[in-house]
Amino acid sequence: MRLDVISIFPEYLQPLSLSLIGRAAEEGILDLNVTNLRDFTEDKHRKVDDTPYGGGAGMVMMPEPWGRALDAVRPADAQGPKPTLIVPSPAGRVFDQQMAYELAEEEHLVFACGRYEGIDERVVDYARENFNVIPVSIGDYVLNGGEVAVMVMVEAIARLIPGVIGNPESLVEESHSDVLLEYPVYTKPASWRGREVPEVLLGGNHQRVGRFRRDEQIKRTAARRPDLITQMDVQSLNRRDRDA
Ligand code: 6GU
Repeated sequence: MRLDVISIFPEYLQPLSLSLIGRAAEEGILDLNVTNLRDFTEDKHRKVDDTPYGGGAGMVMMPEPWGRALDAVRPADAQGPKPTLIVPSPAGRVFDQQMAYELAEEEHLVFACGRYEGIDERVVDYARENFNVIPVSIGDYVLNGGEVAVMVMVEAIARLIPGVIGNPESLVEESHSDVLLEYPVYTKPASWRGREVPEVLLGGNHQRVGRFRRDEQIKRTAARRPDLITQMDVQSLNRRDRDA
């Protein structure tokens, strides 16, 4: 998968070259490119923002540098399928595991990090000619810019690509790959500071362990995320009961 990130703070994205994602990039599983938007300015001050038409607080990112940066990532005369352009914004569609699965199938993802009050809306409109544009939010709160949101999304997406994480089995049982939250986990010692590992886990009865974990998942989901229980389809619950 090719990943491009355009930002005025490329250093912010440095952590992407660490850990599993960084290793995947070194191994060529990911082709990760971070571009400085200011490289596409043409004035001495490398200016990327200006005051909003119609007045109001803050600054708006100018269209010209964005247009050139996007053209560099995907020339207007390029052949082949349109890359997906993700525009991080608190006004976007909320990112979730389902979206991560879908985006993990893409050949080329581009992230356009806005700062200030946002990017001139005509950039998004223009970009639709050469990209499949999706404005995406990572949750209902406001960040100063898209960079941190991009790190969240890239991590969630990249780990689903074959070869990025060592043990693909760990992808199967985790929270949100189905509807229930993960069960609690324990390791040695069996007794620690007066706290015991649940006894059922110490014996080797796989069926009892399976039922215990399923019950813990349901209790935890009901307590922390009752909204997920409401959304849950009865069929998948029954399937889970039968398999436990
Ligand atoms: Cl994707 N960007 C910004 N700037 N703020 C956010 C966000 C994204 N998601 C939630 N808040």
